[in-house]
Amino acid sequence: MGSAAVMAAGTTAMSLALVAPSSAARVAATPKAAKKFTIALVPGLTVDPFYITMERGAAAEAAKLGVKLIWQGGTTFSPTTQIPVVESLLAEHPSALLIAPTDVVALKAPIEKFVHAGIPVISVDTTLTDTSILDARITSDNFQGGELAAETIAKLAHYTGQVAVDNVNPGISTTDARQAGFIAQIKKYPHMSVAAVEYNTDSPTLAASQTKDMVLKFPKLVGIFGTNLYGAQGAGEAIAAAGKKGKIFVAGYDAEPATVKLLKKGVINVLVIQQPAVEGADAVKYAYDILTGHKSAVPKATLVPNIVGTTANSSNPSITKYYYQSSLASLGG
Ligand code: T6T
Repeated sequence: MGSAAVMAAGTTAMSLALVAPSSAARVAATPKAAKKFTIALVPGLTVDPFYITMERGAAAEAAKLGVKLIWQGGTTFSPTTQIPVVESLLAEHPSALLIAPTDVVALKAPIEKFVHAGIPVISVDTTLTDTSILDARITSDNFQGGELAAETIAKLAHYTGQVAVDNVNPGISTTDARQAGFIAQIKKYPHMSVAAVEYNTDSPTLAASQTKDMVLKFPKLVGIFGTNLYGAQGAGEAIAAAGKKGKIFVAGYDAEPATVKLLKKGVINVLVIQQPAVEGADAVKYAYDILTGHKSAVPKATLVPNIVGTTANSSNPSITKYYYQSSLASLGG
């Protein structure tokens, strides 16, 4: 697992190297012109360490390029809280919009208003079903993360038994892809099946009670997949509370203190760790390239590799360096 993670990190370096020519162009173009650019970053929600870490990467890149970064979003992962933020940002007419849409369809119309106003839009982390209106999109390899979660549980459970998924909400591109990858992989094992899929609306408390219920309802349950940090936390805590550690295996996503603690204890057996700072930095870089006339250098779709955290490697600096941050760069954290 450790070497898989190192390979994944190496792949990142390779994908960054591929965009090196545009970096060179950027250095030449940086001076005064850059000062006038204001790039808005709208996360899925503002209090999630995944997006906070993304802001830190974006802020570092913005400082390097001499552009202003605005960070605005809702405090819950929902179109109801995100759409008003997006609409009020339009009135500020930023030079570019970087956004993690909270729904693959509901955010299309609000984003289209930016497109019609001539503002480039890049999706970062989540995206839309209709990607044609976007200048670029950046995300992790979510389907592969789901496959990896399934593979890990299957191996630990000797390829026999039932598994379940604790997901956020349907209609989120990232977590939908993780679930699809997980289910596709489980289908490859003739003695395994998916007993249930639950939706926790980003509440670890709800994920925990759903997990508790599933443990009681499905006696053949050998594994559970929490598709993001809230689902992973809730599922892991419920498995520990039910005394099922080592009997029901847990695969989760995202490395923040609660999930890392469960990983270290061996309750969570594998954590798929993303690179949100890389995603944020790439998004700012690509927006800058578009704004400075280097659009042809910007890839339409960027897939950032996953890092694999296990109980065995959870204290290794080659892995801990990917753990998420909990304070924003814009707050001086
Ligand atoms: O897993 C991340 C992100 O990739 C996903 O789109 C939503 O949930 C997180 O922010 C973690 O809470």
